[in-house]
Amino acid sequence: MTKTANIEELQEIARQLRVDCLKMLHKAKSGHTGGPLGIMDIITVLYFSAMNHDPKNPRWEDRDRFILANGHCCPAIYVALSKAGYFPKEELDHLRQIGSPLQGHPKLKVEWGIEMSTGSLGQGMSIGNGISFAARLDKRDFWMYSMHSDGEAQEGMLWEAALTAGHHKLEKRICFMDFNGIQIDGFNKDIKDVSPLEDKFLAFRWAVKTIDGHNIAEILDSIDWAKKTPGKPKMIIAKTILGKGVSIFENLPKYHGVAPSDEELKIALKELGEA
Ligand SMILES: Cc1ncc(C[n+]2csc(CCOP(=O)(O)OP(=O)(O)O)c2C)c(N)n1
Repeated sequence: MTKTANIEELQEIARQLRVDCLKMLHKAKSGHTGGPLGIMDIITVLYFSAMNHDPKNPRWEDRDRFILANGHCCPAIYVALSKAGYFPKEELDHLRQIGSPLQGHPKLKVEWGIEMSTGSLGQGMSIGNGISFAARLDKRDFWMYSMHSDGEAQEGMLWEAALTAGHHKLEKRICFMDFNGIQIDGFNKDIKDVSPLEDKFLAFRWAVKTIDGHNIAEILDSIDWAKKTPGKPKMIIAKTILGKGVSIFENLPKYHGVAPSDEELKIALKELGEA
């Protein structure tokens, strides 16, 4: 697997991953479309630039870890892990089938780069904290990344974990917040507004930065910033667009959990430069 800090190369990887993701979901005829497209630029930067990991040695003890707390967005990591070389691309054809490791929510399988079972919202931050505590005790120096979501931020458990990370100064924690303003069946602002997230995490003693979650340069810079900011856990609030990259999906809550139809896939592939 080659890693790069070149913005055009990363943009091209993200485009390819969006294509793979939509083809996979279309074939499965079920799964989440909007969230995975929305986090794809961040996932691309993590796996193909920022993270220290080795698909040939998935249990390497000093690898950086990533936990997808908003587990329903797993199509994004499945296509990224496959492209990185953790498992053959053909496995994507078995998404959500009985017996496949690629279920509708992530199931722990370190050999395939899936660091934790997730999907029950709110748990991922605690698990990441636990891994960071273990690293501290073992005197290991890896970065513990996780992805969270604004819908997930309505879960009390996330805030308990945020308090823990701030109090214990878990400085090797770098979290992203997929802040697309949408949850399972509507807009956060109409259901239960979680804003202002910046102030909340600052009050919980985190370092906080807000970025455009589709701007590769800003994503790279934010990780640089996080690594250079000592003594606190880091929350990178990424403003994203649900369904990013395909106009017929963008910012529509309906596409939280619906796979593309034949017609929608055709339009999407054309917009992504594949048809
Ligand atoms: C503890 C828990 N409660 C409820 C759910 C059901 N659920 C699945 S996704 C979701 C909405 C999450 O919001 P968000 O991640 O912001 O949605 P997206 O931006 O991906 O559309 C909910 C409530 C769950 N997975 N876990």
